[in-house]
Amino acid sequence: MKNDAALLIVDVQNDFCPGGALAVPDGDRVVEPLSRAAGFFSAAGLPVLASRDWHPPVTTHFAPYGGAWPAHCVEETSGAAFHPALRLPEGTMVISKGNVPDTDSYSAFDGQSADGKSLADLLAALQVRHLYIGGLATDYCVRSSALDARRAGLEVTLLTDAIAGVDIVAGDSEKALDDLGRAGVMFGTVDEVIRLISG
Ligand code: VGL
Repeated sequence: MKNDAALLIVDVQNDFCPGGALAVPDGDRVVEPLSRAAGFFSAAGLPVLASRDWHPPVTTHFAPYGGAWPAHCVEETSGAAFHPALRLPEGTMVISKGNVPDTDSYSAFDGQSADGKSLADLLAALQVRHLYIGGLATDYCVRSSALDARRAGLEVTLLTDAIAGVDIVAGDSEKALDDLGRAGVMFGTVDEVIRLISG
């Protein structure tokens, strides 16, 4: 059993899923594999962390105020809630990001837990050396979080069947995966990872 691993679920929120304000095509396909992964990590005594975009109503991240995106994941709204079918185990650590009005904060490493700890500090305190990442969106917050995890010196595995991309420009997600591979990120499906960690 690998005991230095943790799972990071990135931004599996209503607004990034079909019907949401900034829906990722097929975004909800990540919900089942991530729920399964979270159940496994938790049962194995390994940390589960879930990041969420948590924006104020007025932020330069949103198009009306100079940003690139329609308003989405406004704090305390139903659009900012985790997808209702996402099963987050008891003890899941929630990391909120994007709550500073003049930042984009794509990366979960820009966020903080409810008690104000950075993700990097939390992972260090938990002695996590290997972060397994899935969620939304491949070409933005997943990419940015995985790159920051590498910069923080962590081993990183991307859960290939638990990600989905925006692809505003066709090919963005593929390019993101190339960037991540070059940064030393490894790739595996949820089932492969469960087998590997159990072994
Ligand atoms: C995201 C676009 C804008 C993401 C967040 O979670 O990947 N994408 N804000």
